[in-house]
Amino acid sequence: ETILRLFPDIDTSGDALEGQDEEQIRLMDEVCIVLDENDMPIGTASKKICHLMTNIDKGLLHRAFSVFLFNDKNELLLQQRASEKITFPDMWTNTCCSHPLSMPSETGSNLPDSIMGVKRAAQRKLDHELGIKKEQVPIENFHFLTRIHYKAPSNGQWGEHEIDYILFIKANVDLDINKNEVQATKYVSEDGLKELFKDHTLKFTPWFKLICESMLFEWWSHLDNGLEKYTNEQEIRRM
Ligand code: DMA
Ligand code: MN
Repeated sequence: ETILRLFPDIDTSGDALEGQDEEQIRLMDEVCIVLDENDMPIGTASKKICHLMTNIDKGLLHRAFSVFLFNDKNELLLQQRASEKITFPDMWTNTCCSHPLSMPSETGSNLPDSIMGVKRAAQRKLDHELGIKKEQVPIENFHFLTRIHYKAPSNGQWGEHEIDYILFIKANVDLDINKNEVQATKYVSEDGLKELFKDHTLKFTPWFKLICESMLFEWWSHLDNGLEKYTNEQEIRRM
C-alpha cells in the first residue's frame, strides 16, 4: 500500500477498537481518501487508520464533508451523535458529516470534481444516518461553500484531521433516523442555536463550534439572498 510508503511508521494496531459497537467497528473498514495539505489525494487508508491520533500526529490527513440542511423556515437541522459513535459520541453537531470514500463516484483529485464526489457522499450519508431519500436532496441543490482544514482530538486514542467540504442545502425532508448513528434531531433558528450554546450540559463537536464561531451565521443570513458570493471558495481555510 502506498500509504505505508508515505507513512512508514503508521499505527494499524488491532486493539484500538476493543469494546466498541460492532456496527461502528465494521464502518471503521471504510476506505478514506488521504490528502496532502493542498487537498490533493496521495493515497487511501481505512477510517480506523485515519482517526488514530498517533497517525494524525504524523501528519495523516483525509477528506471529509459537513452538510448544513435548512428547512423552508430557514431552520438548521442539528443531530446528536449516537452513544455508539467511536469518535465524538453524544455530541450535538450539524446535520450530517462523513467522508467521501475511495471509489470513482466519490473521489476527484481537485475542484470541481472533488465537489461532485462529496455531494454524492453527502446523499449517501443523509440516507444512511437520517433516512433522507436522495430525491429530497438532489445533487444540484447542494451549495459548496468552502473547505476547512482542522485538527481535533476526540476521546482516548481517537481524533480528526481533515479537509472538510462545507455543503449547504435547503430542503424539506422526511426523517427516519438510524439509532446507531443518531440519538436525536432538532431544528433550530439562529437565535435558537445561540440559546443552545448557553446550555452547558450540552456538548458540541469541535468542527461545528469552529464553523459557528467563524462563518456560519453570516452564511445563514444570506441563505435566500446573496449566498452565491460565499460559494465555491477556492482557498482552503486553515483553522
Ligand atoms: C466525519 O464525521 C466528518 C467530519 C466533518 C467530522 P463522522 O465522524 O460523523 O463520520 P461517520 O458518520 O462516517 O462516522
Ligand atoms: Mn474524519
